[in-house]
Amino acid sequence: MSTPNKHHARLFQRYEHNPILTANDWHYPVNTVFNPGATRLKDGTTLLLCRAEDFRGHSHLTVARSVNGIDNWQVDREPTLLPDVENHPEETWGIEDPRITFVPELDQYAVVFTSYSRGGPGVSLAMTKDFHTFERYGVVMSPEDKDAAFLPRRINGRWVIIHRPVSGNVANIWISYSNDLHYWGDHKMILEARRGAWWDANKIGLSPPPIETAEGWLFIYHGVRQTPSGCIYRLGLALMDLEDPERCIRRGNTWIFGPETAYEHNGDVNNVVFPCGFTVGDDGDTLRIYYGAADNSIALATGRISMLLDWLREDSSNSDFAIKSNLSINSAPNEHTQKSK
Ligand code: BMA
Repeated sequence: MSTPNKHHARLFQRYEHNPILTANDWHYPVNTVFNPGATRLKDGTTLLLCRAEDFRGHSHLTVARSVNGIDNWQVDREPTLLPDVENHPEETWGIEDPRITFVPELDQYAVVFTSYSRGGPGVSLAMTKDFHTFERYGVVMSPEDKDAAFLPRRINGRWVIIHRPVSGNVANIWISYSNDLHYWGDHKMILEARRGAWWDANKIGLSPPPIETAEGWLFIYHGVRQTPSGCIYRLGLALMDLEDPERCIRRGNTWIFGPETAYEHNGDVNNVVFPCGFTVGDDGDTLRIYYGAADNSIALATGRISMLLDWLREDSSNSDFAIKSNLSINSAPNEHTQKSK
């Protein structure tokens, strides 16, 4: 395990008994479990919708529940949501990386996941009240697209999905709108990958669903650093306007969480931390992220929303040298990411 740099922000504490779930906790054979969506049910129970990969390499989703959100996980004895290839051919090669959003207006949970079709990974939507039966809406963003999440309320009368289409070697975060959950449009890029040596160069994507705070939508997003020995997945922060999530209020310069422990460094895919879910405690501030570690297990880290917002205020403004070097390499990212209205 590497020693964390004492000068670097430490905003999340890993749970000391990580990982919290592995393939050995499953009641049937799976290769790995990782990248869970998360929510707190009305009775306070934490529910994880875990990605489980079978020995063909295809994924499905299985629920695990815990009263305290930390231990004593009860894993469903059977898969909760399996690919339905007959009715949804876009799920031919599996369903992956669910993000859960409770939508008060509909009194339902929106589950947005990657459906792996023969044409590549796309974004699918399903609604559920109970995580037993799901109403599938099919593909809402065609391939290649993933890392998508639903906002819990309409913005100016329309439903919103944040997602991450890929174009060549570049992947940025986009927003799309719908009146009826079926037809999506008005697509716009809202956060652009940086370039050059940056930790979040070329490829970024939303990690858990946006977190609604008094200051704005807090995005925890991942950056994929490509190196000669493989990719490194790390997390950073951005804050988007509450009533206009197309507008970036501030964006951090440095990553806040990255692979440090053996279970994050070594797995089926080394050097990956990949949260698809978060929960907020009863105090409205304690933030838990549930993340896939090295595509191999599920881990938990805890932080505070207030500290993330404070850090973001500082980190987005005090790294003059960092901002200037970004501009001198390529000014385009800032034109889009710091868009003001
Ligand atoms: C991303 C996603 C994640 C995965 C990560 C690392 O593109 O597909 O599901 O955890 O790669 O392999």
